[in-house]
Amino acid sequence: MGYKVAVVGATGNVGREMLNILAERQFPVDQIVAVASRRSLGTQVSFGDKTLTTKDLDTFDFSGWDIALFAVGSEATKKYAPLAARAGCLVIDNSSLYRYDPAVPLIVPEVNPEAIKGYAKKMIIANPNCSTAQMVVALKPLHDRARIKRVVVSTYQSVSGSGKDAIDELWNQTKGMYVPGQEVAPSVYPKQIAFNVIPHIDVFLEDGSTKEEWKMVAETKKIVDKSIKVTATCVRVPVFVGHSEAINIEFEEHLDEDEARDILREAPGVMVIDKRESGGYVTPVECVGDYATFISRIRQDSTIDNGINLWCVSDNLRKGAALNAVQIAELYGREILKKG
Ligand code: 2RA
Repeated sequence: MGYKVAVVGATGNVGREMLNILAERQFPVDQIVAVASRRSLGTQVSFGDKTLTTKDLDTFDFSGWDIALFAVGSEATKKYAPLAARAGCLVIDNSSLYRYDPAVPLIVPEVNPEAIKGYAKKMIIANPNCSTAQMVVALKPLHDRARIKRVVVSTYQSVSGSGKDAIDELWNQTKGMYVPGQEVAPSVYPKQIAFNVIPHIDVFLEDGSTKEEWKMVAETKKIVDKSIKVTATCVRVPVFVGHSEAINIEFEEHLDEDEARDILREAPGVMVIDKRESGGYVTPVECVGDYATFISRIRQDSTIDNGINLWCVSDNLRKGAALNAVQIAELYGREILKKG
């Protein structure tokens, strides 16, 4: 006995990864359907060794379907997620639309699985922003041991977070730097991304921060603990896949680096690779395709009483989006539907 699962936005980077991960993890499906916008109608996508032909979201009937993994923009989510929910199909939404709605659980299964209890309020569960998901997997076990007061995080976010056009722009701009006359002007980003970094992700807010930085603050508070102070600087870097983060953590109680490392080694979803030698740490190219949140460079911050610094890397299309959504579906199946 399995589930009837729809992947909505199946032709995008995240939608395709959702299908890959559902197959990799042998998620118990009785039936699976790839759904996409009319312009992608008929596109074929892979589900393990099977090929699915996308159906039209505009006419798709969610009645009788158990779970719909949504990987479309907020506009399409706003139009179609309520239809699915009203048809009794649980929506797990990767857009930011419902993340801050108090009636909608925002879940990272390694961190706040108990939040699944709130699913029935709207039959919608929100997936966090990619840069938040990997960070809270590391923060939660440390917070449980020594209570976090404040987090200062700088992110180094890959272009796949902006979608397929951004991946193409980085590739073509980089090639254009070597092939005379093939220069590629910035279009997805306001400035050149090849061999450059851009300290701006999403829109600017009144206080000078960006919405991406605001998301990390708001979502960490909702998922882990609203008392934690977070300040973030989110930067786009010329990397195709894999977000990296330099995280400084101040605790209420003392926590030494060895104990922090031992805690993280045992933490769900975390892989510690931390040797104080050349190459003894993880870089984004090494995380691609993996499920783990990798942690390196764990060390005391001696400038404050109870401080730890660490380096956090994860595949933003997986733990940052598709994997977390599938893990929420697994949690829903185990805890609520209890079949399969
Ligand atoms: C980004 N976190 O990296 C945002 C959305 N995926 O662009």
